[in-house]
Amino acid sequence: MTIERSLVLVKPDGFQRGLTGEVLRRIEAKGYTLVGLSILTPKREQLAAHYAEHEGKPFYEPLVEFMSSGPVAAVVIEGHDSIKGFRSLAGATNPTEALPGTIRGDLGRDWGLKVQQNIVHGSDSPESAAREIDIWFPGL
Ligand code: IDP
Ligand code: MG
Repeated sequence: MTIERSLVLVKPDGFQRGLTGEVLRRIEAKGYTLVGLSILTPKREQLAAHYAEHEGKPFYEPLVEFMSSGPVAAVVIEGHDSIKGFRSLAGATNPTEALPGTIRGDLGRDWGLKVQQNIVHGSDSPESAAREIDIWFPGL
């Protein structure tokens, strides 16, 4: 068994809708452990680092704008294969395509905006997780 950590964000839409508890409930019910938790309104520079891979894409500016529009809950979760496991809990990026049973499929929808407001972020690889945890929880 290898203990793996993943960076989860409850995005401004999820936080504003009062879904932070529901997201944390699903993470805990699945069996992962919460090892970091913080509420903050992210600054542009922090989001530029977090979303560096998307710079230049059509949805990049709307994404940074949206993510800095209000508080988010930043969470570090822990457990064997938790990166893949949370991506599975979250569902597909497009909430219209995300399957029922997933966070995005049950709680999200497409609002027809330039950026998908899809409630949560989850790291997509061990490399991304290490990089992202360092951005949101330096020293953890
Ligand atoms: P992920 O969050 O499922 O890993 P990424 O491709 O990393 O998806 O994209 C980051 C975020 O940017 C998404 O969660 C979503 O909010 C937004 N996004 C990604 N692709 C699109 C798109 O094609 N149109 C609008 N928004 C998008
Ligand atoms: Mg991603």
